[in-house]
Amino acid sequence: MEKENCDKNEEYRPSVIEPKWQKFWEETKSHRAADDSEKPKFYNLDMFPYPSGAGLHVGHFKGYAANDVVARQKRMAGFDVLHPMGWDAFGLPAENYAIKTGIQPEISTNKNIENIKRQMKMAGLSYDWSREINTTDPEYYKWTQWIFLKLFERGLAYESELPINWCPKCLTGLANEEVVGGNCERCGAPVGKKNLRQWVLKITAYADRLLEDLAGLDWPDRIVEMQRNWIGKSEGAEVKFKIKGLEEEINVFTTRPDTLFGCTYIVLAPEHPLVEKLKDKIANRAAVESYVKAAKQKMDLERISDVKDKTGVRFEGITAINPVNGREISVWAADYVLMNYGTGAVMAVPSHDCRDFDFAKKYNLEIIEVIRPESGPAELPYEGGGALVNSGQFDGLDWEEAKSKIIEWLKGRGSARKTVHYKLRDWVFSRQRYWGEPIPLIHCDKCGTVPVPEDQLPLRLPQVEKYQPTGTGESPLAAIADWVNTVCPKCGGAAKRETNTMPQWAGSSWYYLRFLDPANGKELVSKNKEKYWMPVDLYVGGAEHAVLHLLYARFWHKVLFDIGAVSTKEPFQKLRNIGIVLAEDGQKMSKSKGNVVSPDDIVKEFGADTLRVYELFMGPFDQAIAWSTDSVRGSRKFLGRVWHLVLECADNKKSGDEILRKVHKLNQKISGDIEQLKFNTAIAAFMEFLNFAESEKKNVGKDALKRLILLLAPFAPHICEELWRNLGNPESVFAQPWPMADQNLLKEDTIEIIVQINGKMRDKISISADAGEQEAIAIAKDTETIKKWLDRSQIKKTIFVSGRLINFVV
Ligand code: ANZ
Ligand code: ZN
Repeated sequence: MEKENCDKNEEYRPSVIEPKWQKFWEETKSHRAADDSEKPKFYNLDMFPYPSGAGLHVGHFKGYAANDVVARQKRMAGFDVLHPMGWDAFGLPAENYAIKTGIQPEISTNKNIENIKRQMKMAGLSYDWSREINTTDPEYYKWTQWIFLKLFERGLAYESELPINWCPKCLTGLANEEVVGGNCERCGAPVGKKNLRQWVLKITAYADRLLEDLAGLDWPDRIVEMQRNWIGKSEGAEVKFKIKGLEEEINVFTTRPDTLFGCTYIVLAPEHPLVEKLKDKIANRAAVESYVKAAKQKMDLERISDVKDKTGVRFEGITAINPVNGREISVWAADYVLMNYGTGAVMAVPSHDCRDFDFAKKYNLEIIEVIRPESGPAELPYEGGGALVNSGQFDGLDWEEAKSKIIEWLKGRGSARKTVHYKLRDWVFSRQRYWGEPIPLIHCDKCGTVPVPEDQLPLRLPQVEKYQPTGTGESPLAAIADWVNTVCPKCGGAAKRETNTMPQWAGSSWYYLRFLDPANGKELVSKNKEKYWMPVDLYVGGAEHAVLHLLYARFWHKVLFDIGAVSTKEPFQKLRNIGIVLAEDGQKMSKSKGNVVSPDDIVKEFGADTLRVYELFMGPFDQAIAWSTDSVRGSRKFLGRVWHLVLECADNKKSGDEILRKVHKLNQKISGDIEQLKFNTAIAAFMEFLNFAESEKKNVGKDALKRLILLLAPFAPHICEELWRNLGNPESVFAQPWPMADQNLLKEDTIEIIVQINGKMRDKISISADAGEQEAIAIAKDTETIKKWLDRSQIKKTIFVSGRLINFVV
C-alpha cells in the first residue's frame, strides 16, 4: 500500500481512494474489539436501526458519523473500543409488506439489511461487523424469550384481562408508551379501548429504582425529566370519607391534605366499583347509569384535557361526611376523574384546584377559600402555597406543615394514611401480530400456564400463509393448528401454545448486551465479558425514544441485575441525542414531500468524507438543522484544499514558529471538542487553520502536516489514510497514537465578542484573539443561549465584525 513517489498534481478523487481504504480496513480487521485487552475499554453504541426498505437517510448518518469520530479517536487514544451495529428487525413495516406482496418478512428484511449495511460501509463507519446481531435471528431471540421466562418465573409477567389501548388500524393492543396524544405511535390512528386477554410486565415494581437511579446518569436533562414525569411519583395521602347512613366509605387520594377544610364535594370515576354498589340507594339511578355508560366510551386523554367542558352527574340521596369538620357534602361521578390513578376518587377543593373550580362553577357548588398567600386573599382558584384559613384549629399554619399535621390528626382517628402513587402503568406486552418473538408459554387445562423449558428455546416463529392480523384479538399464529397444538411440558397432556407475540421493543431492550458476546450459545452474555464491557460509555440516538426504548431497556436491565446476569445497575451511562436533519425547505424529510436527501447520492457526487464532514459541521450535534447541498459543496472544497496543501508542502522540512503554534492549538481544540461532542466547532477550527496555512505555505512543514492529518483522521478517515501514506508512512494512520499538544506552545490571549440575533444582543462569547470568522461563528452558534434562539430557524445572513460582534439575521 505504500506510495513511492507522490505526485503533487494528483487530484483528490474520493471515488478511488474511499473503496480502497474501506477494503484495507476490513481485510486488516482494524475495527475489531478485543475482549481481554490491557487497554482501558470504551463502549460506544449507536441506536441500532430498523431495516426499512427505504434505506438510511442523511439524518441517520448525522448520529452515526458523530459517534464514529469518537470511536476512531478513542482507538487512536489507546482505548479498546467496542463500536458495534445490528438490526432491530421485528415490527410492522416488514409484516405489512408481507401482507401486500406475500413475500416472507424474513426475505424482505434481509434484503433491506444488506442495503443498509452497504450504506454504512460506504460511509466508512468503523463498526466491528464480526459482532453484528439481528433481533429476528432465532439464536438471538432465544435469549429474548429466555428473559421473558425469567420475568415470568419472578411473577413480573402476568396475564390480565383489562381494557387496553387498541389500534384499529394496526389491529393490535398497545402499551401506554405507544399512545402519543391519543394516537398510535406507529400509524397515527386514534387509539380505542378493547377488553383483551394479554400479557403484562410489572414495570411498576421497579418504579422507585427507575426513578432513583436516574440521578447517577449523564443524560440530557430533558430526557431525564420526561422519564421522571412518566413515572410520575406523587406523595400524598389517602383519606376516608364515610357515607351518611351506610356502611360504605369513599377512599380518596390527595396530594393536598392541607386543603381538606375546603373540600365541598366528592367525585368518583365513572368506573368506580362504589357506583355499582350504591346503585340501589341512588335516587336518580337511570341518569347515573347512562352517564357512566357514555364516559366509559371515551379515551383517558379526552377525559382529562383541560379545555373541554367538565361534565358529571350527582348521586341524589347520597352524601359523604368530611372527616375534618363533619360536614355533609354531595357525591358525584365525573369523567375527569380516572379510575386507574390513585384510588379513582377525588376530594374536590374548588377553591384551590382548577378542574374542581370549573366543575363547581358549572354545577353551582360551594367554594371555600382555605389557603391564603402572604400577599392577601388570592383570586380563586389559587393553586399556590400560603397559610391556612377557614380550617379550624389549623388556621395560620403554613400549608406544607399542615399537610402532615392534618394527616397525623386524621390518622389518630383511623381515617387517613400517607401513600405514594405512580403514573407509570404496567407494560402491556403482547401483540396480536405475526412478525414478533413468540411468547414461550403453553396453556394446559390441567397445569395452567406452563413455561416452555429453557432447553427447548428458541421457540421458533413458524411460517404462515396469511400474515393478516385477524382483528379478533388473536394473532395469525392462532390459525396454525400444528404449531398451536402441543403437549404440556409438565403433565404431557394435550395443550396449546400462547399465540400472542412480543412487541417491537422486546429485542431492543437488551441488545447492547448481546454485542459483548454475540455467539454465546450457553449464556445471554458471559460474566467476564459483561464485567469487562459494561456499562455503555456513550449512547447516541434520537430523542423520540425517551420513554419507550430507554425506559424499557432500563427496566429489563434492572431485572437482569437482580438475577445476577449483569453487574451494573444501569445500562447506558452517558446518553446524547442527535438533533434531526430537516430538508432543505426546513420541513421534515419525507417520501411524500419528495424532499428526502439520499446519502447514496451525496457519496456518489462528493464522497463519504464530505458527507461526514458536512454532517458534523452543519451545526451543533443535538440541534435540529436544515440540509443544504450548497454547504455540502463547501465541505468538499475544504477537503480538496487539505489534499493540495499536504501534497504541495510535503517536502518542506521544518514548520515556522507560527504554524507550529497554530497546529498545537488546533490539536488542543480538537481533543477537547471531540470529548465534548462539539464536532461543528472542531471542523471550523480545521478551516481556520487551513486558511492560515495556505497563506504561509512555505512555512508549513511535514511535522505540522502529520499532526493535521492525525487530527482530521477520525472525521475524514479515507482522505487522511491516503495522505498519511503519501507522506511516506508505511502504517495506517489509525495505528498511530492520538497526538498531544505541547502545552508550552498554547499560551494565547482571549477576547470577548458580542453575539446578536437580528441586531439584538443575546449573548457574549470569549474566543481566542486570533480566531477567525468561521471559528467565531461556530462557537457562537454553539452556546446554550444562542442555540435556543436559533432553534429551527433559518439563518439568512451572518455578519461578522472582527474582534467585536457577530449578528445572525433570521
Ligand atoms: C385535593 C386537591 C386539592 C388536589 C387541591 C389538588 C389540588 P398528582 O399530583 O398528579 O398526583 N386526583 C387524585 N386522583 C385522581 C384521579 N384518579 N383522577 C383525577 N384526578 C385525581 O395529582 C394528585 C391530585 O389529583 C390529587 O390531589 C387529586 O386532587 C387529584 F387544591 O386532592 B387533589
Ligand atoms: Zn399440563
